[in-house]
Amino acid sequence: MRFVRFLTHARTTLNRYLADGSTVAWQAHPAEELRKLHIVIGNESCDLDSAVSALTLAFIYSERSQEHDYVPVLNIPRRDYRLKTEVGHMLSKCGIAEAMLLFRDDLPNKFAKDVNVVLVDHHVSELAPHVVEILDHRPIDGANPKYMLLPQNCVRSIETDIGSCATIVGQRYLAVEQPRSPIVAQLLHATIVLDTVNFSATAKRFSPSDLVMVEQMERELSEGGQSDVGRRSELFNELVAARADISNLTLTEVLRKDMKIIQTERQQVPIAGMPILIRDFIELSGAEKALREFGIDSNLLVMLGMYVSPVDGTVQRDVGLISLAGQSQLVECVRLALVGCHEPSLDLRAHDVGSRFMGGCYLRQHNLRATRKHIQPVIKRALMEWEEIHGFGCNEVYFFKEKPKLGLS
Ligand SMILES: [Mn+2]
Repeated sequence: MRFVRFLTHARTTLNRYLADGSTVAWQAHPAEELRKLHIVIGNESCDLDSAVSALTLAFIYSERSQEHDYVPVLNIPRRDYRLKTEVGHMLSKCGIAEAMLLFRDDLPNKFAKDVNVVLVDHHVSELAPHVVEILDHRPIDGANPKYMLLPQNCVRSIETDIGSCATIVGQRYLAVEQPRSPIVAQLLHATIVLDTVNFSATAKRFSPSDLVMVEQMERELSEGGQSDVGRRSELFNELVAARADISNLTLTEVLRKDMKIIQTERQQVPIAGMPILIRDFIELSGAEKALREFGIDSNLLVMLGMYVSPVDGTVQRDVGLISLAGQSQLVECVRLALVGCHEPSLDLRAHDVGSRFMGGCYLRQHNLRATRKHIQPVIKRALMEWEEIHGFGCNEVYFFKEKPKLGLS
């Protein structure tokens, strides 16, 4: 129960660093104060990997370095926690209620200089200048300006072939004998099973390290008397069902459920990951209203659908692109980039029954192994190329129009 107790104390720990409990500023600390606050935070999708990695790593570190404070934070506003259905399911199964958790909006807007940040499951962050350590498994976004803001001496464990950040946290956990917690083992185990698609040979989302880690967690759990740990596929199905359970959500919430933003110099493009096919989503009554609400601030909406059959576990994926501003050329530009993508090829083809819903473009993705991680950089590149061609100001457009004439003279 040490782990649960740690979580319930996290808010008190955090409040010690806040001036009068204010959410605006950190307390000024005397310079000789050696005790430092470390915020351990996952990525903005707050999937099970991000949430579990942050919660467990903060606990492990706080037990090992008692001279400092470690506070886990889920990188979403509290109101969005209900969207993360598999996270809610797994945590409440382990006796962790929402009230025990800290969210992004529990943090002050401005970080004091001496607050340290540990990033898990991502490495590009607004908090870059504060980062002392990174545990991640996604491809390095080295060109990102926020990546370049990371301090030179921050410790980077970025292992791109690993299926789950929870595996890297598990390695830290097992490296030293203390602490041991059945809940930590259970959470890491479940996360790896889910992230690796239960070690599916077709999905190929795991490395040998993920498998070794899951086996080690199972050994630890069975020594602790939990006999049902071997039933990975039951656990996997349970988590997939929890993640896809959108029965209590509005359609706008479904769109926000697993959303990431691609940020370029001039555009913010949301990518909504959904637990149903986009082709099915757009058939639902109220879909158009929800899309307009969701995409109110952006030119382009990208939707990635993934449907896992509850019967046999087969996966289907599709992609939808809509421009609410009616920029069909931008949609076409991104479509061409996705269709032309070769590493990996997404193998995008038309749906059996086509749709021009809201003037958008909808394609089946036949390469089931390609995920948002692969798709996101392709879209970002397309947006940046688009901006290079179309994004300049009026004078430059004028100049461009005149240029052929100059060429003729
Ligand atoms: Mn992850």
